[in-house]
Amino acid sequence: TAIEAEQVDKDDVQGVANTVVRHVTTTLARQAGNLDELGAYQATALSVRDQLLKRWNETTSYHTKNAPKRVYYLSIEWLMGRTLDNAVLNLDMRNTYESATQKLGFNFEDLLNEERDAALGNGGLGRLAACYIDSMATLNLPGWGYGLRQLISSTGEQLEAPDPWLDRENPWEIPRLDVSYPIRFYGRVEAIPNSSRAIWSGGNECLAVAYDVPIPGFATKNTANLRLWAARPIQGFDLNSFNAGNYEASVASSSDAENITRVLYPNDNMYAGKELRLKQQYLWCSASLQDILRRYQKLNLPWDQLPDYVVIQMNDTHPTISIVELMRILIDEEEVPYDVAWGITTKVFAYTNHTVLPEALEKWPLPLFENLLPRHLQIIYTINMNFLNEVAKRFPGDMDRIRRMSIIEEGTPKFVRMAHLAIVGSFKVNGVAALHSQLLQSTIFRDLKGRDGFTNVTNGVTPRRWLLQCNPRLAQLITDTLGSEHWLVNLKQISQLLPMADNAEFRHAFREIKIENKARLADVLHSELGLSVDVDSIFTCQIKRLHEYKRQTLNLFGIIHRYLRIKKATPQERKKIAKHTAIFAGKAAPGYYIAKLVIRLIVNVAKIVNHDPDVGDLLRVVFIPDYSVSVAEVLIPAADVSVQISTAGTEASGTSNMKLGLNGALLLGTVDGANVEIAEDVGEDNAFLLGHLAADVEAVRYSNSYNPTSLEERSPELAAVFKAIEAGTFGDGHVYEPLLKTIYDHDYYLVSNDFGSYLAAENLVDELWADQEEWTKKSIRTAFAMGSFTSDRSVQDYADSIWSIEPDPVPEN
Ligand code: 26Q
Repeated sequence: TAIEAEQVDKDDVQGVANTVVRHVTTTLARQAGNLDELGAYQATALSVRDQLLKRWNETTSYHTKNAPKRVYYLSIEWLMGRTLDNAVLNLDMRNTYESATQKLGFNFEDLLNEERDAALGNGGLGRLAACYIDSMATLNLPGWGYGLRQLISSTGEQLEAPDPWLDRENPWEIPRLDVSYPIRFYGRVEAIPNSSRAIWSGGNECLAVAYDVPIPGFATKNTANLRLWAARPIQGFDLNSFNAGNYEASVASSSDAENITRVLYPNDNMYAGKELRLKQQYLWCSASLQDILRRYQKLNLPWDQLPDYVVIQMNDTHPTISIVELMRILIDEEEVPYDVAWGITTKVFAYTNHTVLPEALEKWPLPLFENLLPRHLQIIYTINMNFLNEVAKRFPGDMDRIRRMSIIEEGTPKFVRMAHLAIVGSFKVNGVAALHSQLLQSTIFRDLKGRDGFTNVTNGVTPRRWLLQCNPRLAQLITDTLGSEHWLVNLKQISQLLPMADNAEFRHAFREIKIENKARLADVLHSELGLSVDVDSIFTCQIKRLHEYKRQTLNLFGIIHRYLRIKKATPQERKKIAKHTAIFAGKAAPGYYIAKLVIRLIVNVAKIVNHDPDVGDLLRVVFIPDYSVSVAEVLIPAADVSVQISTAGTEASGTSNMKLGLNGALLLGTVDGANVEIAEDVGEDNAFLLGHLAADVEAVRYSNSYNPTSLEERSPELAAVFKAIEAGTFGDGHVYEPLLKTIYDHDYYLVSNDFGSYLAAENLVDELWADQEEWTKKSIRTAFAMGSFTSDRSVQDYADSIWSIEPDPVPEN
């Protein structure tokens, strides 16, 4: 037909500038001649959005016509960061937009900095979802993401500023007020005699309304969709109360409903059993399923073909209730017999586990669950009964095993174990790194699934954001040396550059880029924190959520040890000490007392060390507050050392290890999570490994508790560090007592047991730094050995071994 959207050529600078001006005047209702940077950013974003929506529409209608099998990625967290730079890079229009905004009198970089991060997540799990949807779009896989449109990060009881990322108009989301579904909570259940059906009624109802975020693939027309749900009242307000003169009551139900999706729970690797959280999970899952099923129903096919068109990947257990919701819809609403419904459901769902830490496993108090979702609990009972019958058949009389495997945990109260439900209801369960997937099968889920149900998909990160966007000069060097940009969609190709480690000219170019990135970070630290750091020092980076198992303490106590060494050193000895800049960034959950103490100690050590004239330029300690995706994009290209020192067996994968490695930081790490595979690929000569192995942790931990030795015996160096802290060297010694006590006593995470090994590894780092040519060789070998750790490889693994879906590229014209 002749109906065509407005066209702009991707190299047409004037045409693009015109679209920006049009948005200034007609969308923002402002004058083009009198515009600040925020306005210019908004108009530019709206112009880019037009491009994305055109592609989004084409992708949607193409896939509607083709009806391929689709994957739906359910994640309660989406840590997207900023969109503008990523979007213009993926559209191959960065230069055009840079020139167009220049024409209008603006510096493009400044406009990029006007954008707020979309921070709908806490850490690794949320950012992984963001990398995966980028790869799904880039690989032309038909898939959507589903999430929750949280407005602010919850702050617990503390006086912390929530992050009001939506207090400005957000140009990247499209409200779809016409796409909404009713969601029920509480209420009662009536059985229908002689059937497995029931009627769930009463309680409260609200609506889930869709907001769509277009996700452009790199160098393809395909544009995926991230659909976020917001809770709304069923009617705008209660007209009866209004007419009766009760104006407050007339709007109360409205704000009640909206509160459901208001907050992002700030926990990371720590389960919180709050009713509001379960409400969020159910609203998100029920709305997503209703949406998925409505799309399927347009195909007019019988229910038993659903698994040929739909696969749902669950990002951790948070969406597990969707298994039960699909059962409920099929049985109660579609009148599908129970066994048929179960056969369908268990071909649709797959579950990714992200942790073996017991305190992170989701389990809901049964009374709370039953009150909020009474019909779902009934269905869970049936699922569990059938499951345990099978177990009993396989292991007659093994009551202990049945108790261990049950979806319901016995006790007062009882609990619903979401991981067990997720495993029973899924056709595949995967861990996120080789070691982690092995531990799942040999420890926490030992009993739960046959071998063929478990698999591994090692995590990956998108090289578009984590190299092209954050480190444009290194990306350019790679493109120039390889003679093509193809490595950006086939990261394996960078391994062709490994021999360049032996090329002195290349090393020089590579090192210059690192120094420039360090200088850029140094500028930011100076302007934002008033801190001067030496670009010639070793930048060590530990950037991740604060958690005891991640052991920021090991790093921090190492710094104190170094400080004490500097204080004692003779002028002769000082000359041999390598200069360090230790950079920490990350948030602690508001209620996590020990993690907050660690931050406090880092900040106070920084205050003393950074101002001690005896230290000079030998040591700087930096804690960066408000860590975010955008901050990471500045830190990662500037890092010399990637600090990944979790207790072996605790970090499921890690992903900052991949981002830092890709940008040339040498791995200083334990044999844990994806460090294992990274070290294997870069070669152990090019990494600094330390600490006890996962296989030995249990025995050491046992001995720490039951054959306790003094700290002095376990680590005299650490005992000296503790003495300095207790003496008040870094402010009130007694404040840190509860933190130090965890290590004096049981030292569950083996800080004292690994401290000596950590110091030894640091010595090797310092020794290598003295030989800059050798260092750069290893840095090059690290970066170019990271070809496997792209999210393109991970997502392709999922597509091949779990989803069974094919690319469906939108034709170019
Ligand atoms: C659960 C229930 C109630 C409230 C909060 C939560 C909750 C929220 C977030 C539980 C866990 C998380 C986040 C976990 C997480 O980020 N795990 C990390 O996932 C990464 C991606 O796979 C891995 O690389 C990390 O090793 C893992 O720690």
